[in-house]
Amino acid sequence: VWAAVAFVAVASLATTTLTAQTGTAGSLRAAPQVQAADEDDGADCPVPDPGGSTANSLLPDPFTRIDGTRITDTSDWRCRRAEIRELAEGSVYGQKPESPDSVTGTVSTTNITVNVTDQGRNASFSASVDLPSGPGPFPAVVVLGGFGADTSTIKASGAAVINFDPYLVGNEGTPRNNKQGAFYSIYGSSSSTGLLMAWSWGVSRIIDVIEQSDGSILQADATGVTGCSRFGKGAFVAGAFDQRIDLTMPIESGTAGAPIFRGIPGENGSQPLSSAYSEQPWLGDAFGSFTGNPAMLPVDTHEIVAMVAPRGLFIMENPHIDWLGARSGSVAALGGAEVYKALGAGDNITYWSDVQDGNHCASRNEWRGPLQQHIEKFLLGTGDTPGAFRIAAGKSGNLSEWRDWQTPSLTDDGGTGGDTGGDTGGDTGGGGTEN
Ligand code: MCU
Repeated sequence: VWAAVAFVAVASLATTTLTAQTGTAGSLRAAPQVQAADEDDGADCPVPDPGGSTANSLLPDPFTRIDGTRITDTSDWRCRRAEIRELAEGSVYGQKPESPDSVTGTVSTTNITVNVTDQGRNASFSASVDLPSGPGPFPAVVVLGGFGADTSTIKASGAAVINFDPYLVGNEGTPRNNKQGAFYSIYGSSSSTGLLMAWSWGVSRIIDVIEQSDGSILQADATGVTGCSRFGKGAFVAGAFDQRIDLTMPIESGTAGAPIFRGIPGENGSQPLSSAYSEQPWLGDAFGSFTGNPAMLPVDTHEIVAMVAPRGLFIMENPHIDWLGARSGSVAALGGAEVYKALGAGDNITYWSDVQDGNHCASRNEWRGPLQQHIEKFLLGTGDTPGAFRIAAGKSGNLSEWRDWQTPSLTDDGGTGGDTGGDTGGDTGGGGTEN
């Protein structure tokens, strides 16, 4: 009976139970604040053909469905999110394939190995593990690219660091029709999926292996992701496209990361869309037809922010380098925060660009405390610090100039799939910069 119950139970619940039983004394941890069980729990949602999109120089309304109706209940968000996901894959990032036929691998105190088989092909990669002191099992933060993330604070806060080299699954320096790395070994070197989504897929496959492990070293139900610059773009996409990730922390991600695409052409000195599209095949091939006209995009990045909701999101930006488009980044966060608020999770998003050090991917004092608080709140379950908006004075966008929609008061009928976590009616915290 127990085996059957465990089998039909949500996988992460079963894993949590196993972890609790096999963990060393004193290792029991409170559940993270917000938990979604599946990589993509809207996979069953019907998504209508969007048809041809029409130009919209303002941010698309995240609350209006493809069929033109607006969502009214928090439980509606799940399938609206699935629409945004498909639109974003189709126009911006390229497809993230469904769960592969098989993922196997190992978790040790120093290393994670990943073997993936799908569509009759296979590929392997690995990532290194850096454990904090003390008894495990530990939550983990996947660090993309190995720079810019404050790994000592992550470890001091009680989370393990998984060092993942994204180039193993999607290498840079290749033309779009000859992409290389584990993702492209399986899905083809001419796959139209861009590197950011390939990296996101790599993070998901690492989480698959942790989920299958005995849970004695790393907890499967408490994962974060971070990275700086191009790897901030990757961390942002990884968190948006895998709902098992409890905490997403992009740093200085710039164009093709958090900043709204529609804002880039008007933000002085920011990396142009065509530059980000051609510098590396980060974005999907489909984005090529939008670089000159982002108003035609059926989505924008405020909706990628919204895809993370109600899970933890801590966006860090550098206002001192114009190339990074921090003003457009603030608009993405403010716009996405409207979805967090509508879901009653306004306290789960933080945006922070009010920092002194202008060096790209510097280690910053201002972020140390908030980083620890986010790990405690979303990975350890030991804290409840509210989110905040700390926008640098010179790089503060005005959301009201970017939208013609208002945020609905959603009912909460407690239907399935409407787990919005957290508290109700929260705002986005202390900055007072919302519009
Ligand atoms: C902000 O990320 C990128 C940026 O998009 C590029 O134009 C520049 O070459 O590199 C940045 C980066 O990844 O720096 C490490």
